[in-house]
Amino acid sequence: MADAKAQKRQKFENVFAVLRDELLAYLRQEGMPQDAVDWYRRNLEYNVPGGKLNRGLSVVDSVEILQGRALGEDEYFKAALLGWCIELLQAFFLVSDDMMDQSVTRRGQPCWYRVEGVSHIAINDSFMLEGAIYFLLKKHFRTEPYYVHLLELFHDTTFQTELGQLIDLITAPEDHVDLSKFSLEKHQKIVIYKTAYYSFYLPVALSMYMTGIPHTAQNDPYALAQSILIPLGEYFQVQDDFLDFAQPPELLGKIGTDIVDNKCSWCVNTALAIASPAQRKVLDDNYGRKDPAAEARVKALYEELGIRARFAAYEEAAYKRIVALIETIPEKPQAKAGEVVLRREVFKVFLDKIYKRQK
Ligand code: DMA
Ligand code: MG
Ligand code: MG
Ligand code: MG
Repeated sequence: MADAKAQKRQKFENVFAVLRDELLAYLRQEGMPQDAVDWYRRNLEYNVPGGKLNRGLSVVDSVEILQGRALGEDEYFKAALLGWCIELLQAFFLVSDDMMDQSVTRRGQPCWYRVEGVSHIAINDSFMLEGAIYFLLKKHFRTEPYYVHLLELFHDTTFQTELGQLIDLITAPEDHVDLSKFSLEKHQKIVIYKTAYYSFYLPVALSMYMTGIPHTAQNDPYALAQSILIPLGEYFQVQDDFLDFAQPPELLGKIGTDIVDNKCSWCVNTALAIASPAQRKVLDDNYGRKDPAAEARVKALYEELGIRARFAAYEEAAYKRIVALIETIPEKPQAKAGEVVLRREVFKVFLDKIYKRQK
């Protein structure tokens, strides 16, 4: 079982090496100096392949489920390529997110902008991770009838994520803390935009386009998929917020910055909803301060308020709610010969990947 999982990952990772080499060949073909080629290679290798790969692997898994069979060689390569395009998009967001959040580590190593000699070049490096997506899509999908759908999907999702990052950042000003600006409604808006679209809707929608599922005027399958995947993504980002506080960095692979950064996190919103006036004062005085002692006071208050138990209850309720949404899809959908239709399993497999995750 664990072995099959490792093999799957290895096969997917092998495609990355091919795509990286195609990108580097392009730089050489353009006559870029060797140090530029080496720099781009290091950027790609440092920032793209080292994560959990949930998003990328989900494209491959979903295409397999929708087709209802193992994929041919070319089909697998294309699905994996789309998966790697999401991982490139994610790398683009993370390199810039870590600069904006002033984070220290990511995936168990220093954030890219903190690597010796990189610094603000990381801004351009993040753009070059994004640029790789469109280079690869053009090279491999230009003649497909769904090419323009892929382009629109990547562009729309990128813009949605940037909107999410904007509201995340301006709700957390560095210079003045005003917890009365936070609310769970605001939090929901932030997480849907900054995380749910690109992490959950994007991989499934890509697999739907690739397998030829058409849009329909009524009961559009893409809208149905979105109605399940957005709540799933919301649940995922609540986990991210909780783990930022609760999980030791050695296990999480990154050092949490939400309290110090004054973020409108699920934890602080939950705390605000149940705090007594005295506890509220502790939050007002210590949240969003660049001071480890203040951060420790907020963490102690979270423990006192039972945020861990609240999260466990949230997680159970979210799981049940999402399972119920998945069950709105017929168990045995009617499909004509050769027609591909949406299946419960696409969503179930994705949910099971993140349920009770520890990192
Ligand atoms: C995640 O926000 C969203 C994007 C688009 C990277 P975050 O800052 O909570 O992420 P992390 O906890 O991984 O820094
Ligand atoms: Mg961050
Ligand atoms: Mg952030
Ligand atoms: Mg986070």
